[in-house]
Amino acid sequence: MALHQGTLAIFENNVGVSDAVLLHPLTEENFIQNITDRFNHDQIYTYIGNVVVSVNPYKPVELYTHDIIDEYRNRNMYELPPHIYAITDGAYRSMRDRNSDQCIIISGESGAGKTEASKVIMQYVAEVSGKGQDIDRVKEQLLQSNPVLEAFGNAKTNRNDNSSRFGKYMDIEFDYKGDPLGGVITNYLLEKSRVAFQMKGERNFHVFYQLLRGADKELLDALKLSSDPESYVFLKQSGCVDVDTVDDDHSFSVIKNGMTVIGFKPEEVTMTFQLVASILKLGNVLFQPKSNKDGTDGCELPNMSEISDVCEMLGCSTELMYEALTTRTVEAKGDKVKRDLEVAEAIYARDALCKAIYSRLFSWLVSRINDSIKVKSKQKTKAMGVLDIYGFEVFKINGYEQFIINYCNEKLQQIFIERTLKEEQEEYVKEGIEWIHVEYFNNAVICDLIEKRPGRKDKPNTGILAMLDEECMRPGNVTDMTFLEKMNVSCATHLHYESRGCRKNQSDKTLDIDVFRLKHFAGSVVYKVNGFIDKNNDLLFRDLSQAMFKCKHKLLPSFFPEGDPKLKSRKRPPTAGSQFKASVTELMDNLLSKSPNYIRCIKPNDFKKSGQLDLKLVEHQVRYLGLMENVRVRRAGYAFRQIYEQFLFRYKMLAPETWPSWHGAPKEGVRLILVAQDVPVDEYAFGKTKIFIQNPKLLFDIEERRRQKMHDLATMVQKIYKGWK
Ligand code: AOV
Ligand code: MG
Repeated sequence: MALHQGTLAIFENNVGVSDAVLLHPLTEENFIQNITDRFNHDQIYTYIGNVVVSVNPYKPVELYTHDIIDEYRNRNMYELPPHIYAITDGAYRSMRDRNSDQCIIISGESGAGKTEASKVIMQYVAEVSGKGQDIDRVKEQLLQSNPVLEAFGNAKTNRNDNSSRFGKYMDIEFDYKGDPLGGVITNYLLEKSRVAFQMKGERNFHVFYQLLRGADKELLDALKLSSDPESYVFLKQSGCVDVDTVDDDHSFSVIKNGMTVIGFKPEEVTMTFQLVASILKLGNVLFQPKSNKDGTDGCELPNMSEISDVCEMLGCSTELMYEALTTRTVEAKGDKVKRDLEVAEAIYARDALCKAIYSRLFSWLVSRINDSIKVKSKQKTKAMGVLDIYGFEVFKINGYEQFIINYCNEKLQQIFIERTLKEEQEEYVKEGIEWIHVEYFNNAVICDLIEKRPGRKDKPNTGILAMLDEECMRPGNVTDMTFLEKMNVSCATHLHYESRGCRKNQSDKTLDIDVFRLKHFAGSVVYKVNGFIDKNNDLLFRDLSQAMFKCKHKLLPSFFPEGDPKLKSRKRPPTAGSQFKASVTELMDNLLSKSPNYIRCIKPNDFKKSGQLDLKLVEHQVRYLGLMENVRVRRAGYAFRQIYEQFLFRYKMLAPETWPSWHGAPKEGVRLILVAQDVPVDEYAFGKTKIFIQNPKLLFDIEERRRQKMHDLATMVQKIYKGWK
C-alpha cells in the first residue's frame, strides 16, 4: 500500500527515534530528550518495543483522521510512526486471526490522557472492522456508551477538567470474522462522595450542569428545576460551576441522543433525570434544630417546598420522607424505638441518601447499557478489552477515595511489571535463547501492605484494607482514630508506611496527627484518615432505604432491595473496600487471561497547557512507570525480534538470493540476508520462529539500506518507464 506522501504530515520528518530501544547511548536523559523532541513536533507517541508511550499534547493534533486510520490498517507496527492505531491494529488482528483474546491496558496519572486514548482505540476498531446494518448499530451503541457514562461518571477535578471518577473496563466482543457483535462494560467504584461535596475549584459530576444548562424549558419545568447551577448547594459550594473546556449545553444533547441510540426508552430517560433532579433538590433541603419536650434534641424542616417537589417526582409520601430524614429507628433488645436526629445527623443522612441514589443510578445505567450491547446470538465470540481507570492522584487533602484509586493503580503497575518481564522471559525460553536478568522495583510489597489477608494471631496483620474491615466490624467505640492507631502499631516497621507526624511539605512545621503516609510506586501520598470508617462501612439508615423501597417511582425501589420489609436476612453487606478488592482481583484475573497491550500515558505539565513539558515532572513519571527498566529489559538480550517470514518479506531485496523471491526455508532466507549485509554473527541469534537482533543500531542500518534500495529500485523503474515513452 502506498503512502499518500505529502498529505499526511505524521509520516514525514520522524524526530529522534520512534522506538526508545534504538536510543544510543541509552540513558534516562536521552530517553526524556527523545520524547521531548518528539512532543515538540507533535509526535506524541514513542514505542518501547510494543509498548506505546504517549505524552498528552493538551491540544488537538492531526493524528486521528480517516486517512491515517487507512494507513495503519493491516500494517506491521514497525512500518509506520508509533501510534495507538498500530497497537490496536496488532491487537485486533491477533484476536481475529490468531484467536487470541486481547486487552489494552492504559495507565498513567490523572490527566495523562488515558480516557482520550481509550476513545482513539474505540474509533479505530469501529472503523476497521466490518460494515453492515446490524454491525453499524452495535458499533454506534458501543461508541455512544462513552459520552453517556462520562456525563454521569466524570467530573472536573483540580487535575483534570474531565476526570474519570470511576474505573471502566470494556470488553468488545467479535465474531470469527472480526465484526463486533456487542460488548460488556464493568464499572469500578464510583467516587460518590462527590455528589454532596467537592473540593474548592472542582465540580460535581458533569450531568448535573448539563441537565440545567442543556434541558429545554419544558423539561426543566417538569423537573421543577431552575436553569442556574448557582441555585443548588451541591453545585455552588465548591465555587466552580463553569469550565472553559467543557460545553455543558451541547453535551446534554449529545447524551440525550446517546441514550436514545443505545436504546433507552423515553420513560427511562425521564426517570433518570427525575433522579438527578431529586438529588439537586434534596441537597437544598435545610434542617433547623428542634428541642423536644423530653430534653432531647431533634431537627425539623423550615421549608417544605423542596421536599414536596422531590416526593412528587419520586412518588413518595411527604410524611414518610420527612420522617426518614429526621428520625432513625433503632432496635434495642428486640424493640424498635424511633429517635430524633440532630441537625448534623440529618444532614449526614440526607447526603448519604443522595450518594446512594446517584451511585445506584450509575450502576443501573451501566447494566442498562450492557443489556443493550450484550451479544444476542449464541455464537462463540472473541474479545478485546480496553481498561481505562482513574489515574493515580495526589491532592492537598487525600481521603478514602484517593486511597482506593491509588490502590487500583498500584495493582495495574504490578501487572505491567510482572507481565512485561515475565513475557520477555518466557519468550527467550520458548525460543531457546538465554535470558539476562534486569533489576526492577517490584511494587508487590505495596500491594501486600494494602491488601494482604489477615495474618495469623501471632503475626501482625499488615493488610490495611483488612484492618479497616476489622475495625468496621468491631463492636464498641470505633473511630477513624482507633483505626489509625491500629495501623500505626501494625505497620510501624513497614518501609512503605509512615505513621503520624508526617509533614504536609518541607516548610510546614505543624504535625498532622490524623494522617498516615503511603509510599506508593508513583510517589508519597499523605492520607487523612477522617471518613475512612464511614466510607468503608457504606451503610444507609434503614429508614431511608425502606422509604425509597416504598416509592412509586418505577426505577428507584429496585435500587434499594434491602429496604424490603419482608426481607428476612439482615446480613451486613460487604464493606466498600472488600467489594472493591474483590472486583479488582477479578479484573486482574481477567486481564491475565488475555494477551496484554500497553499504553503508558505521561502528563507533560500540571497546568493542562499545550506546548509545555516540565522535565522534572516527566522524569518522575518515567521513573515510577519503570520505563527505563522496560527499555533495558527489551534491550538486555535482543532489542529486536521478528518472525522469520515477516523479516524476510521486508528485507528480501537486501540479498541477491532472496530477491525478488525466496522459496527455501524462511530461516535460511533470513540468514542469507544477514550474511549479505555483513552482520557479525554474534549480533544475532536464531530462535525457533524468530530472528533476534541484539544491537538496535544494526536494525537501523538495515532499515536505512532497505530505504536506499527501495529508492534505487523506484528510480530504476522510473527510468525504464521513461525509456518506454
Ligand atoms: P486521564 O483519563 O488520563 O485522566 P484524559 O484522557 O481525560 O486524562 O485527558 C485529559 C485531557 O487532556 C483531555 O480532556 C484533553 O483535553 C487532553 N488530551 C488527552 N489526550 C489527548 C490527545 N491525544 N489529544 C489532544 N488532547 C488530549 V483521569 O480520568 O483524571 O486519571 O482520572
Ligand atoms: Mg480518565
